[in-house]
Amino acid sequence: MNSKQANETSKFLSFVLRHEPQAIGIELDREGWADVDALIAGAAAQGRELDYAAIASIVEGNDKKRFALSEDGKRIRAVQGHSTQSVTVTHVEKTPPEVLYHGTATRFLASIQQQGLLAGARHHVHLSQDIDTAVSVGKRYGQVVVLRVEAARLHAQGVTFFQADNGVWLVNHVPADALQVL
Ligand code: HQG
Repeated sequence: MNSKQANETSKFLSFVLRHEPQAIGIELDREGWADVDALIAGAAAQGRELDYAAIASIVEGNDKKRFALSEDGKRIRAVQGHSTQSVTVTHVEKTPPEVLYHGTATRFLASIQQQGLLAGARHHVHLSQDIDTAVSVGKRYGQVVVLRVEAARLHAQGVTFFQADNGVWLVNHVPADALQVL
């Protein structure tokens, strides 16, 4: 599988494992796990050739470690980023560093400064530990702006932070007064 095919297959896996498992007739359990055989069969029914080797290489080689296989290799899940309501992944609660970052587009800024950061269609607001990641996340939506989040202060005030298996920080909401534009 070349890198273009891997990228395209990774997008397909994100779509069915985070958002629309029903699109290929598979089910996810509460923790987001899907049966690998069912995934392969569901993909095949739509003319998409997928096998264990391809799945394993995407799980292993994915730039953001978006997916995980169970120890026995029979199940696969997305480690974060879900929108489907049938899944509630148990994330590890963790004390955040002093500051975290969120990259977004300038056109969202006025609304964010009023409402704070909202999870939108996903289950959480996504934050990163470094500015570079925030820049690449934000520029997906247009002219990028990076916000600095006073994570340690919010945590001290009782806000719960989680960290997904791939290092992404997750929180339910960031109030506007804990944000500064960089
Ligand atoms: C914005 C990708 C208006 C928010 C990335 C963002 C990330 C508001 C957009 C992961 C708002 C939601 C998540 C408010 C937040 N008013 N806009 N009050 N509050 N927003 O895609 O963080 O490749 O759901 O700033 O790399 O951009 O899929 O979240 O621009 O890690 O693995 O609403 O998705 O990872 O967009 O991206 P998203 P995100 P993957």
